[in-house]
Amino acid sequence: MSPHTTNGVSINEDAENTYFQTNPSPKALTKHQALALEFIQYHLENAPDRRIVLVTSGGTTVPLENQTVRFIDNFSAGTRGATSAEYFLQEGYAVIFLHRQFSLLPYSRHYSHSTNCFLDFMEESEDGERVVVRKEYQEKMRRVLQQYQYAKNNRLLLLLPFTTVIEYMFELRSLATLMQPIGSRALFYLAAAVSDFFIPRDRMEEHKIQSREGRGGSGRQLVINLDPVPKFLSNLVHSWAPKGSMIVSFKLETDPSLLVSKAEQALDRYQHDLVIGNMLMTRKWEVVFISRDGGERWIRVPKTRRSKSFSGIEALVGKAERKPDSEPVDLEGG
Ligand code: 9Z3
Repeated sequence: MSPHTTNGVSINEDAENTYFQTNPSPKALTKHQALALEFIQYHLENAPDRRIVLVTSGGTTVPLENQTVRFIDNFSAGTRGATSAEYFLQEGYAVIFLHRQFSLLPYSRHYSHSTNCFLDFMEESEDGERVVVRKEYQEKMRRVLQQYQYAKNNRLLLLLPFTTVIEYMFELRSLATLMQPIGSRALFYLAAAVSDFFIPRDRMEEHKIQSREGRGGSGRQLVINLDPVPKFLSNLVHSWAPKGSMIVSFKLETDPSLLVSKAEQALDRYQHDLVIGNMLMTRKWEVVFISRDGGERWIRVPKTRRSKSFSGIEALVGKAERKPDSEPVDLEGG
C-alpha cells in the first residue's frame, strides 16, 4: 500500500507495515494486551463515564545486539510520566502506565533510590521489636500510601513495562487500538523519551559484538548504522487512537531557539491536540503549551517554589504560576 492522506497528513502505511512485519513483537505483548483489555472492560462496565489515560514514560533503548549486551539509551528517568500519572489519578482518571522497565513509578517514585534510599525513611522502634517509619516522614508517607492503596484497590492503575523502542511501538499501537471503545473519554499523554533512530532486526548482530573485529570502520572501530524510526504519531492520531480522543505529545529540545517552532511544526504535522515543549535543562521548571488555537502558553514554577524533590508535573498543574509573558527562568541563579 502507498501513503494516503487524512486531514492533509500523509500516513505512510508502507512504513508502518514494514516496521511491524520486519521487527519482532515483544514477548510480553499478548499478556499486556490481555491485561489492558481486562482493565478497559472493567472501567467501561463499572464506571462508563470514567476517563482513561495512556501515559507513556521513561526512555526507550536501542539494542545493538539481538542477545543484548549493549544498547543506546537516553536520560529520561520517568519523572514526568510517573508524577503526571499521580495527578491524573487524583483527577479521577484510570491510568494505563506504559513505562520503561525499572524507571520511576507513580507513588513509589517518592522513595526512589535515585533521590533517597528508602532505608533512610525507616528506623527500629524503641523496643527494638519492629521497623517503623521515622516520625518526620510519617505524614507524607501516610498520604502517599493512602493514594497508592486507593488506586490499587479500585484498579485504577495498570503498569505495563517496555524496554526497547521496538517494544514501545508495538505496545503503543496495540494499546491505542484496544482503547477504541473508550472513544472521546480516552486521553494519550506521550511523555516517554522515544528514540528517533534504531537498528532494524535484519541488520542487528545476533551475538555480543566483539572488540577485535572491526564493524564497518577501519581497524577496531565500531560504526553503527541506524535507521529512522517511522513517525508513528501520525498513525496514532489518524488510525490507532479512538476518534475524538485527546492526544498530547511532548517535544524535547536542547537549543532554546528551536523549541517553539519545533513544537508548532509537530502540532501542524500531526494535527493532534496539544504539544508540550520542554528543554532538557529546564524541564522541571518550565514548559510551553502549544495548542491548536494558535496559543503559546508558558508555565513556569517560580524560583522560590523549586526544590530538589520538586518533580515536574507541578510545572503543569497545581503549584505552577502562569506567567505567559515572563522571561525564561534563570536556573543558574535559582
Ligand atoms: C518529554 O519531553 C518529557 O517531558 C521528558 C521528561 C522525557 C523530557 P523525565 O522522564 O523527562 O522526567 O526525566 N518527552 C518527549 C520526548 C520525545 O521523545 N519527544 C519526541 C521529540 O521531541 C516527540 S514524541 O521529537
